[in-house]
Amino acid sequence: TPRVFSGIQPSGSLTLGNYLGAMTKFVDWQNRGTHETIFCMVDLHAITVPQAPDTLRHNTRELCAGFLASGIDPEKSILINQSRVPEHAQLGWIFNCVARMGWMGRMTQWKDKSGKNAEAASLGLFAYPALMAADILLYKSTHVPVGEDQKQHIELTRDIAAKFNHDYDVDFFPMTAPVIEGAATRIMSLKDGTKKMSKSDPVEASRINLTDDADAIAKKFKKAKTDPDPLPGTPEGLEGRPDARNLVNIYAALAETSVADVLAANEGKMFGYFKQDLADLAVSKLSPVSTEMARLMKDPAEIDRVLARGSERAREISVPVLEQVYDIIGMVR
Ligand code: AQP
Repeated sequence: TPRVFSGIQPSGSLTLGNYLGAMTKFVDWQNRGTHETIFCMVDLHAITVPQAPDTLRHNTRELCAGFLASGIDPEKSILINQSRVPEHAQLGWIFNCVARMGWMGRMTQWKDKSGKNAEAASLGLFAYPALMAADILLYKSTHVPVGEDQKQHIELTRDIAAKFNHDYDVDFFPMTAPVIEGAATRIMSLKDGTKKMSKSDPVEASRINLTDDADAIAKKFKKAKTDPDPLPGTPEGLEGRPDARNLVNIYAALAETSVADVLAANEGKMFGYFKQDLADLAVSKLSPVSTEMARLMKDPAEIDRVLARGSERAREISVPVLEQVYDIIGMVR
C-alpha cells in the first residue's frame, strides 16, 4: 500500500497554522482511504532546542489529544511518538552519513533557527532534516502533506533517497512528493504578516492556539495587525498587504472556500468588522476541537495506550525496512 507520513513537533501548543496547514490535511488523507496514513509526534525533533522534560511530556500528550480531537482515528491511521519507534533514530544515523554538510547548511530553517550564533546551536538542529528524511523513508512514504515551510526539507529527503539508492546501487527508497495545497499553506503571525505563525514565537499574541478559549481568540484577532484600507474586491488588491492577506487567507481556510470568494462577499468592508466575523468563524470551528482536547487530557493513561498501540503497528513496518537497510549497507546481522 502507498503510504502518507507526516509529523508535528511537541514543541509548544498547536497553533492555527499547524491546524490549517497540517492537521486538517492529515484528516483528509486519512478519510480519503487511498493510502495508509502514519502521523507522528516528533519528540526527537523537539529536543533540537531546549525543552523542559515535564513540559515536553505534557506537550506530547496534548498534541496526541489534538490529533484525536481533529479527527485522526487511531484505528484508521497509525499514530505514534517518534522516540517510541527506535528505528527512526537508527535510520537517522545512517542518513547522517548519506547527507552532506553542504546540503544541510543550505536549509533555510537551519539558518533561521540557528540565527547569528550557529556555533552555539545543537548538532541535532543541524542534522534535523536527515532525521526527518528517516521519519518519512522508514515507511517508504510517497506523499508528505506539509506547510510551505517544510518544502525544502522534503526536497532534501529526495536527495538523500537518491544518493542512498545510487551509492548502494539499489532501487530501495521512493522519491517522496511534498503535498502543499489549499489557502492555508503558510499562515502568518498576527503581529507580522511577513513572519510565519509559530508555536515557539515568544509573542503570545502572534498566534492562535488550539487551547485558547473564545475570549482569547476574539482578543487576538481584534489586536491583529492590519492596514487602514478596507477589503479589496479581488486577490490582486491584497498585493503588498501581507497582514491583510493573512487574515483573508485564514478566513478562507476556516470557511473552506477560496480567497476570491471571501473578497467578493466582503468587498469594501473595514477590517475592524471583518476581524469580528473572523473571530466568530474561528471560535465556531475551533471550539469543538479544543473542548474535545480538554476532555481527552483528563485521561492521559488512555492517550499513552493509543501511542503504545501505534508504535507496535509502526514497528511491524519499520523493523523489516531497517533490517533491509542494514543488509544493503553491509552490517553483519
Ligand atoms: N504557520 C504555518 N502555516 C502553515 N503550516 C504550518 N506548519 C507550521 N507552521 C505553519 C506546518 O505544521 C506542521 C508541523 O510543523 P512542526 O511542528 O514540525 O514545526 P514547524 O514547521 O517549525 O512549526 P512551528 O509551529 O513553527 O514550530 P516551532 O515553533 O517549534 O518551530 C508542518 O507540516 C508545518 O509545515
